[in-house]
Amino acid sequence: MPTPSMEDYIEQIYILIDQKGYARVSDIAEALSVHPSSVTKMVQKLDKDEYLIYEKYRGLILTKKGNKIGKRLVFRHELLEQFLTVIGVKNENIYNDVEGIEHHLSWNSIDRIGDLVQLFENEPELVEKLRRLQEKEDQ
Ligand SMILES: [Mn+2]
Repeated sequence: MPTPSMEDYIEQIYILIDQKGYARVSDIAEALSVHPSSVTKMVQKLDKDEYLIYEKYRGLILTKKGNKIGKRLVFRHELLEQFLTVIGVKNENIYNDVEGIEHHLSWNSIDRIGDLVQLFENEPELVEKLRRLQEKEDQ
C-alpha cells in the first residue's frame, strides 16, 4: 500500500503522462510544489517498490501496477470533487478539501460516496431539494 505522499506522486505522474505523454522530475516538482531533489528521492523509492521504472536520462514510465493505482487515484480525486460539488461546497474550497481528505478514506467509503453521487445524478430533484434547504440556512 502506498503512503499518502507516495499516492500524491503516483497521482501526479499519472496525470502528467496522461496529458503530456511523459513526466519529468522538474514537472513533478512544479506540480507538487516540492524541490526536485525530493522528487528524485521519491521516484527512486517508487521504482524500488515497482510502481515505476526510472532511468536518469530517459525519464520514467509507470509499471502496470503503478498505472492501475494512478488511474484509481485520479478517479478517487475526481469523484470526491463531484461529491463536494453536488453537496453544495463552494468552488474555492473544493480542490484543497479533496487534497485534505482523499488519502484518509477507505475504498469502502469511496464506493459508498460513489453511490450517493450516482443517486444525485439520477435524481436531480434531490439536488434541488438540498439547494432549497441550504438557501434557507443561508438566510
Ligand atoms: Mn489529489
